[in-house]
Parts: sequence; structure tokens; C-alpha cells
Amino acid sequence: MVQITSVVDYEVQQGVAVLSLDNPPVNALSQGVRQGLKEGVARAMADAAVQAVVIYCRGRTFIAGADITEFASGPAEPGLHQVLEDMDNATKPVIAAIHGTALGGGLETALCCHFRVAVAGAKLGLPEVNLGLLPGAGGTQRLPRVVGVEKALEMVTTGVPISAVEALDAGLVDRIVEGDLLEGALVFAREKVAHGCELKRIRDRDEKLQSARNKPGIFAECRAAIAAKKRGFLAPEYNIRCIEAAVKLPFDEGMKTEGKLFMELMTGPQAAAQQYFFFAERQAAKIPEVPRDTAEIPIEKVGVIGSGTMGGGIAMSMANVGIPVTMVEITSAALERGLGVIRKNYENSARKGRIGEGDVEHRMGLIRGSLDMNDLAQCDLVIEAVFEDMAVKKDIFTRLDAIAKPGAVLASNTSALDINEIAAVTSRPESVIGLHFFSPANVMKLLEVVRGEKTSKEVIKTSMSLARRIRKTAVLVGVCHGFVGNRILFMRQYQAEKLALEGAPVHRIDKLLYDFGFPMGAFQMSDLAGLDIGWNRETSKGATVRERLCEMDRRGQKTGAGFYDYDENRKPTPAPVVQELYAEFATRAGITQREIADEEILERLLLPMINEGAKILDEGVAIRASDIDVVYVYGYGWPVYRGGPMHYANTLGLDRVVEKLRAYQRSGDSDFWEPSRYLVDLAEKGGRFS
Ligand code: T1G
Repeated sequence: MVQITSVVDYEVQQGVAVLSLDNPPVNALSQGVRQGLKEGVARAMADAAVQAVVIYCRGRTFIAGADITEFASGPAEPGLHQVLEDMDNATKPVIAAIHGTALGGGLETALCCHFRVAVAGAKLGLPEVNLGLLPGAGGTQRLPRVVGVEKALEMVTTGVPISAVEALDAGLVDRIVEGDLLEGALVFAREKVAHGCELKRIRDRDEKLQSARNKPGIFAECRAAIAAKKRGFLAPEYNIRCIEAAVKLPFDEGMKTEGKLFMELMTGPQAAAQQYFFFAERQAAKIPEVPRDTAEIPIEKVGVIGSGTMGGGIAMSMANVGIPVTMVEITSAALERGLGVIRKNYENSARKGRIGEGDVEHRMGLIRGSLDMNDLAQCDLVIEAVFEDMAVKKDIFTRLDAIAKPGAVLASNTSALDINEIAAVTSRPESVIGLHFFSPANVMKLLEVVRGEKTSKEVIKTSMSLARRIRKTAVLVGVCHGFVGNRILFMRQYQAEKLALEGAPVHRIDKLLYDFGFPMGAFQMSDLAGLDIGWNRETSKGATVRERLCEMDRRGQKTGAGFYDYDENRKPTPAPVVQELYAEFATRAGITQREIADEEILERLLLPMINEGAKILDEGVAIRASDIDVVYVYGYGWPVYRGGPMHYANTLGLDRVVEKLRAYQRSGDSDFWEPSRYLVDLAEKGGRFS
């Protein structure tokens, strides 16, 4: 065995040179890996005793891509292109032995091997689009030559990997290896040597491109298919253009197109934001004061109190990963309704092919309904998801405290109320935590884990781990009204209301947020949630536009009208009555309505969000600025290609943010616009949100 670099060694086993990579955690293509591959291939080509080469990775996975941590500093020599060029020109068979995930530059490396073998559980993909990039080492030129243009378009624009079995069918993998991967790869290599094999390079294959030349419409179809989901993103379109180049241009010309478009993306703000977010999402899982070896409470049985929209969605989140749930309601009608909605959701998913037919019954079988809270006595975790009223929640936690077994985690799904106040009615505040799911709870990725003052480290660790298990991204936050997400949202909604009063039409306010990249605007979002949350006809006094709309039975999408009128497909159209109401309220408030510029509208919506984020950091309610960004991208639809409010503030420049806050402060509402002390200090030091 020869150590070529610290992360690559070389050993000849009966005529086959095995290049073993060992660069934890994911064998990313660091400088040492690239150096080792380059020198290892050269050594094998020069070694007369070597008749074939196997590229193998130790640890959890085959190469998972370029080393993203190197992007900021720029790759050192040898560049990946150089390494892959040598490999592509190898004069002896080179076989990639794949397990785990061959992603990005990892798959591009495997595409420069003559053959690829994999274990059945392996996955292969080009997820660069998720980083705001495109495969920059020949992936867009080689992949379509192997799997065909349609499949390649799907893989590069979605970033979703395919299984080894699917790859075998598509011709991307030559053999699925049973048993030991390296052994299987060596057997495959020796067969190739024994029987002789043509060393045809993928770059020289054209048959699959030819069939695409006869179907020029496939690119337009691909663009149409992703238009809605990828609105505002640059990378998907650039990936498509590279695949188009592969079809239209000779290989080397196509490579030039790929290189040019790759650099345009790599040097642009969207890639920077999405690469920032890649690490932000992983940072959120790290809780400095909760060591990795903190004990976890095993969660085998979950109880959910409430079978409404939230309770039902939470129950589904658990059942989706095989965790049995007891869902408690107070009336059988409500319980039946809740279970009926869950079944309907599963049946819809099965009809769309998202889950198998058998999954419907299997998952429904995991959710047991009950009208008796005592049925929660053996649950390891109970999540309360009832009406957003402190008195109701206190009553439930008082009863739950007497029923739940010792050590059970007692969680509230409250979206804003004080977890400490809820914990205080129990004898075990150390076991009480907030698990704030976002609606629909079985779909939205974000889970705000709200720690009380007395919540134990074990309960925090358990909650963060459970989030991962139910395929959610958890962000640990502290107690304040609205925690992180809603507290920041209150600021945006407050300004949206003021802008509407001052004369900005609600549909224009919403369109600016939509064009910024949000899935919908502030008023459309209110219509979706329902204007009557917390509203009561008996006590309503018509004191706000929202109350007046509720009194007019315009309570949002569910009543076919709210801030907008909705057709049978829930398509919104501006409602003149809304503007009339705002004009009436403006007059009553002595406000002279005016034409407000787009720039002012957008600044007044977004800057208060940044300022509130700074206050949240200053108060320690969030651990780090990037956690706030994770909350906003996964919980509120902030466009990931803008990174999140705190990353966006960095791109604006904190000094500019403070200057604009102060300018709005001078025009009134002084307390609201007062810049956070933390933000001002950071800006004065020329700092950024880290
Ligand atoms: N570079 C550097 N670090 C990486 C990394 C990468 N490519 N991928 C993962 N990590 C770190 C991650 O930050 C974490 O670190 C640890 O590994 C475990 O990751 C030229 C330009 C492989 C499916 O986009 O999708 O190739 O927090 O928590 O859930 O065309 O990581 O432990 O310190 O995610 O088991 C293309 C990105 C790059 C793949 C494993 N490749 N990675 O998931 O673990 S661009 C990707 C993933 C490129 C070429 C282009 C996942 C995973 P820490 P993890 P996981």
C-alpha cells in the first residue's frame, strides 16, 4: 500500500490498482483527493503490473461532490477538470465503485471512469442546482450522453438523485454488486481484463443525443414543467442551457458553454446565498450548550391532543415515519372529522403516486383515535395542538401532568404563547417544550423547537433528534411572543397594514413580495390562514379593516372572499371594497393617502424584519443569525436564492440598513423604526451577521 496523499492510498491487488479515498465526512473532492486521484491514475497507467483501476471510497459514501468549503477561497491545483481529463484518457479500464451517494463532482468523476458498479442502496445525482450552480466538471455534457436528454434534464434541474437500480436501467451503472463492494468491483475489473473491453469514452457517445435532436420540444417542456417551482432561480435555466449545448455542440464546445455558465452562477449572488444556506441548515442542528453525547429520551409512542388541522398534520408527520400515534379529541364528531381528513390526505398522496396504496392503511393503522386523555399515559411524547388560548392550554397541561408517565416529554404546538407559563402549571417544567409546527404540519419542513427556562438538555436533544427523524429541519428558539418566525412576521404585517392605510393597494404590496420571491404576499397569506383567527362576532367592533371584513363574512379563502375575491379555483382578484375600507379608515385616522413608490413599500416590509431579527439575536432568543434565515426559508417561504433576512441584510450592508431605518424613523413611528442596538454596533464595526 502506498499513501499518495493523506486522503488517498494506492494498492495493487492481482493486477488491479485500487485507489482508496478516505476524506471524511463525505469524501468531498478536496485538494488532497484531487491530487491523489491525479497521481494515482498516472501511477497506474505507468505501472506495467496494473491492468485496471478501481476508484473506491472508505467511510459512509462515495465522493459526494466538490468540497463546498473550498469555494470561497477558490480551488487549489490540481483543478478537477485536469484530474478528470487524465482519467477520461486512461488507457486501462477505470472502474468507479459506488456506495452511499455519488453526487455532483463525485458523479462527474464516475462519468470519467469507463465503468461504474454500485451497491443497490447507492444514489447518483447532480444536485448542484440546490447550491445555485450547475455541474461544472462535465456533468452536463456526459450525463445526457449516458441516460438520455430527458432524464438528464430532470436530474440536473431537480437535483434529485436516482437509485442505483434506476441508474442500472438507465445505463449509468454497469452492475449492481451484491455483498462486499470492493470485492465486487475487483471481480468486475478482472472480468473486463480477461475478456478484453473497448475503452469507449462517454464524450464520444452520441446515440442518445441524436434521439433528442429529433424532439426539439423537450427543452420547452422542461422549462414549462419547472417554471412555477423554480420561479426566480437562475441555476435551473442555466442547467437546461448546458444540456441544450450538449445536444447542439461538439463535446469540447459544450464544455466551454458549461464552463462559462458555471462561472456566471458561481460568481453571482444566488449561488452565494444557496451555499450559505447549505451550511446554515446544518448549523441549526448544533446546540452549543447541549453536547452531542447528551442522553436522549426514546420516542416510541406519541400522543397528540387535538385532531384539527395542526393536530392531524402532526399525527401524520409521526405516522409517516412509522411512529404510532394516539390522537385525542373531546367529541367523537371532531375525532371522526380529524381522522377523515387524514385518510383523505393519504388517499390523495396515493392517487398522485407519492405513497403506495398499502401505505394508506399502514399509516392509518398507526393513528389511533381516542376521547380519553388517559390513553396518553404510556406515551413518550405528548403534543398539545388545541385552540390558541392560554387558559385552555394550562388546563390541558394540568391534566396531562397527572396522566403522563414519568419522563414523558410534554410539548405544546403553540405558535406564540409563553412556554414558561404553560410549564409552570406542571410539576415537571424540565419536561415541557414547544414544538411549533407550521401548517400543513405534514408538509412544511420547519419545526421551531421552543425551549423554556427550565427545559432540560435531554428534552431539547430529544426534540431536535425527533425533528430529524420526522424529516423536518428544527431550529431551537427561546420564549418571546411569536418566538422567532411569527415575531418577525408581525413586523412585516404591521407595515403592510400601514402601507395599505397610506394608500398602497393590497394587491401591489403582495405583488412586490411575490416578485421578491415569496410564494405569496402578506394579504394573500392572511386570506389563506383565515382572517377570523382570534376574531369573535359577539365582541367584534369593526375597529379594523380585518374586523370589518370578518363582519361582512369576508373571512378569507375559506369564504371565497377576504382581502381578495376568489373564484372556484381560489384564484384571487383585487376587491374594490377593501380599498374603500382602507380609504375610510385612513380618513378616520386623519391619514392622507398617497402614491407610494415600490422601493419604499419593499423597504418598509423587509427592513423591520431584519431589525427584529437583530433584536432577537441581541436577546438570545435565537442562537445565531443563520438560524433566523433557516426559519424564514423553511417556515415562511423567503426565497432561498436570497439566503434569508439576515443574509439579505449582509448583502445590503448593515450600515445601509441602519441608515434607512433611521430615515424612516425621522418620518414618524419613531419607536417602531428604532434600529436595534446590536445592529447599530455591528454596523459601526463594519461587521456582518455571522
Ligand atoms: N463539501 C463539504 N462539506 C460537505 C459536503 C460537500 N460537498 N457535503 C456534505 N458536507 C458536510 C456537511 O456540511 C456536514 O458537515 C457533513 O458533511 C455531513 O453532511 C464540480 C461544483 C452527502 C447527502 O451538493 O447532499 O460538486 O455539519 O449533515 O445528511 O460540478 O451532505 O458534520 O460539519 O448533510 O448524511 C455537489 C451536498 C457539490 C452534495 C449527506 N454535492 N451534500 O447527507 O450529512 S458542488 C452536493 C449532501 C459540485 C461539481 C460541483 C449531503 C449528503 P458537519 P450532512 P447527510
